[in-house]
Amino acid sequence: MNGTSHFLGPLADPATPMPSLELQNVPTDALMAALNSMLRIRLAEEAVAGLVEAGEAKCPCHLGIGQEAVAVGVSMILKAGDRVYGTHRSHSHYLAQGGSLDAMMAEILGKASGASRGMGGSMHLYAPNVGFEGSVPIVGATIPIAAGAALAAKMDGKGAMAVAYFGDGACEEGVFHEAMNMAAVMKLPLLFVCENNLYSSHLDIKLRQPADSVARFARAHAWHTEVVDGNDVIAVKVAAQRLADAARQANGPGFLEAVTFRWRGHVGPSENVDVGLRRSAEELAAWKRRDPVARLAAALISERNAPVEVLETASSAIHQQVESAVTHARSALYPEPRALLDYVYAEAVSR
Ligand SMILES: Cc1ncc(C[n+]2csc(CCOP(=O)(O)OP(=O)(O)O)c2C)c(N)n1
Repeated sequence: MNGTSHFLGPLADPATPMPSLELQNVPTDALMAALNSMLRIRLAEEAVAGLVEAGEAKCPCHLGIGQEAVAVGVSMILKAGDRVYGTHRSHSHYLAQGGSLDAMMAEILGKASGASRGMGGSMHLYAPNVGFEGSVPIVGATIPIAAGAALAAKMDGKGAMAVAYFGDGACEEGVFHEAMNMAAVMKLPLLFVCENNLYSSHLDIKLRQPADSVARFARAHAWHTEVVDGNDVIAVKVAAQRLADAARQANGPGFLEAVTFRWRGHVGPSENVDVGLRRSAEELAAWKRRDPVARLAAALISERNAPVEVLETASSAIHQQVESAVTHARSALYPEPRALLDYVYAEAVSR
């Protein structure tokens, strides 16, 4: 949908059934890779939930179970050299880019082999080798950094672009609007991906904003916008591709609003149906019927003759990878206390 409305309508109403996925001309192996990537994220986050419940993970862990299609759909269209920036809820962004499971689990358990050497935890993932340039706890903080990376990409002239993920809560930060203005004026190769899960912490967007669609701010800044079902990995991919093509050709930055819902609470493993002013067990159950993983598996079975047990087969292989990452992380060493200040300042880079 090339949205012009201020309101999300059926996209935000889980009682409205969504159509089956249109697989378009995406090759079956790419669809299977997308299914595996979404499952890898889901099973990894379920394992993280278990680590928090068991008291093994001490850092705050924000889980995005239910939102996997957004990061996977976007990563499907990115290229080597693109730079991706995350949020406080970035396991999916990091893993979809190909970030290491071992390094993620080690980071969450505070081990020296972690993505940030065990000094950051779940909200400080980093894998520049696969284009994931970092996640941070401060809402909106990576938005201007991504705009800077897009400016650098434009100056380098090699066709790369930058991507910033954020939630609907980030539109309430001034820097979001400042970066959008600058990027539009400079026609930066920049893609903003707003995972609109309809909540900021425990507060429903309807109680925070006069309208529930965030893309309206981007249209006001003369950006190209697309508003999609964020639980449809193909819809996300196709819209992201259109926006990225325009942005890379200096036709202006792109704003993708992917409407989705997190199955767990704001932070930690609980479903949080007992907090907030609207989130209810019925609403959560309705959103689970829009499960992005099950929907892709169903489309693969009906449209591409995948075996009916496609999900179970893929899950058991990935489950082993996740278990192995947790086992490695448990037995890894903690950082030395004397290393605490080692990585606070970057080394000067000589050109
Ligand atoms: C600048 C700033 N203000 C407040 C917070 C506290 N905080 C952490 S996450 C969050 C909610 C963010 O909601 P949203 O951007 O919609 O992302 P979601 O959690 O839904 O993925 C808030 C208010 C923060 N980390 N940084």
